[in-house]
Amino acid sequence: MSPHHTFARFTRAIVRPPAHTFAQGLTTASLGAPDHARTLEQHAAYCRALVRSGCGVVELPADDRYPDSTFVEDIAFVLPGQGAILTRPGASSRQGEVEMMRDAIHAFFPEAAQMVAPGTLDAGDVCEVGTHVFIGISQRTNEHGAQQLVDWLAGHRCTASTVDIRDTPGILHLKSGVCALDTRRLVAIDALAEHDAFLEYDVVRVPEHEAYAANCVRVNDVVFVAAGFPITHARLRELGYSLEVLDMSEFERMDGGLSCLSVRC
Ligand code: CIR
Repeated sequence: MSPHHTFARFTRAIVRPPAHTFAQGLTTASLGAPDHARTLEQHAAYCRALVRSGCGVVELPADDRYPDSTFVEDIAFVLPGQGAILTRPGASSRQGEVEMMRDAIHAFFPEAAQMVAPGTLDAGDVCEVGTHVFIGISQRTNEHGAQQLVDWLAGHRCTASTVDIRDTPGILHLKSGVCALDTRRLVAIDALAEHDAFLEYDVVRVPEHEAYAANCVRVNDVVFVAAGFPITHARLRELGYSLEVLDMSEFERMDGGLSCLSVRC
């Protein structure tokens, strides 16, 4: 059987092009400021890859009031064909992004839920693996937010568990360090590869100097992976995956990865 069966399939992806203010967003990286023209090109290439992989792209307008608003993934968690929940992002500068996403989510999921205070959660901390969902407790996602998601998932016949990443260096969100390739296979950074939470999974470990490549994203029959990480690319190809290799240099400067640029529905 191909490694691509039995995983969520997506027909749409919601995106928002980078704002002119993108360089003023939150970041812990010391990689220099992003170049705006290059950022737009990389985003456009990402959207073309979504279309090639079978997703209709729903493009929201760029919003200069919210420098991080291109990272739409953090604002909503979707179970394709089942439902959606709007989050309450952990960074106060991002909380206004939720209102800007509400109509787009309600267009597809009229019954979408909404997280409430004191819960906070960035959906970059949510790693769905079949019917089980891992939720990172991070600088952005707290226990209240995680519990609200656990309760919502229980109503959608999904189980969930938390993974505390507050002491895991170098990652902002859970999915900066671990992503699902299949219902049984993950890709992970060294620091998470042997975590108890993932013992039952086949884990593709990325070498330390390729850590950024762990934030890949499975979109139907392909895996989107950042350019510049040949060991990880070779390992994934050996396992039978088709890759979309995408230049992410400008998003990396702002702590963003491949998964954060879309809400797959
Ligand atoms: C932030 O700090 O919120 C943004 N600069 C990056 C968000 C990346 N999102 C993600 O990994 N899901």
